[in-house]
Amino acid sequence: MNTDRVQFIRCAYRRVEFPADGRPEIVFLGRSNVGKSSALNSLLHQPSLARTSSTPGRTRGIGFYLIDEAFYFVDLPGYGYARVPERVRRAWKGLIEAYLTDRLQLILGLLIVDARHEPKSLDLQMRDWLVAARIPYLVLLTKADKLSRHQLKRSVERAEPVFSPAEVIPFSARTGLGVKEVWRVIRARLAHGQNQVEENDHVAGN
Ligand SMILES: Nc1nc2c(ncn2[C@@H]2O[C@H](COP(=O)(O)OP(=O)(O)OP(=O)(O)O)[C@@H](O)[C@H]2O)c(=O)[nH]1
Ligand SMILES: [Mg+2]
Repeated sequence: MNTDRVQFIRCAYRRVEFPADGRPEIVFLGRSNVGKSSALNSLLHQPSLARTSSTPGRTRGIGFYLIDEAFYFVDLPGYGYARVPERVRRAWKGLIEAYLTDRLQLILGLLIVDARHEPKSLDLQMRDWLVAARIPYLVLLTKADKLSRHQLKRSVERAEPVFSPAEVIPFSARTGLGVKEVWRVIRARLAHGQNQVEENDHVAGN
């Protein structure tokens, strides 16, 4: 797999704009300004691919990035940013929910959580959506570079029971911590999906 081959496909604002080719998708979700777009960029070693900003609310639509013509990274807008107008917040919520519902090709969620804070109610809400939609996910405890080793250990211990049985991976878009571990899980999920397709082909007698 050549992860240097990345194409920005589109920014979708409505369900009809989501790609319809059925390729597997891996979604980045989390609270506003937590570091979703930065995590996506660091996994692809392309610092300025998805727009990031210290101002919350940078990502407005849903960004679709096609990797090696094989699967998508999907960058969601931040969830729960209070300082945008109610109308916009409702539109984002509707868009995110439209995306997370009935998306059969969604094979993995990367739930981005700030390592510095105890998981908040919005983090738990997103966990519950993923569980309800039966989407396998892992937690990236991001901005780990801002913590000491000891603080980070405590942060992992705090998060693990909250998200269990999902895996919790300390992560930093700044230092690259966790990048290899996250790719290990992504590759395993992609391989799993591939096996399923082959099994189905076999059953169908193809
Ligand atoms: N120190 C540090 N800063 C980070 C890290 N990841 C993101 N940031 C910073 O956090 C801010 C928000 O990052 P984004 O990637 O834009 O966050 P986002 O979740 O995509 O934000 P929205 O799209 O607005 O919801 C930026 O100033 C980033 O530089 C990290 O791992 N370490
Ligand atoms: Mg963003």
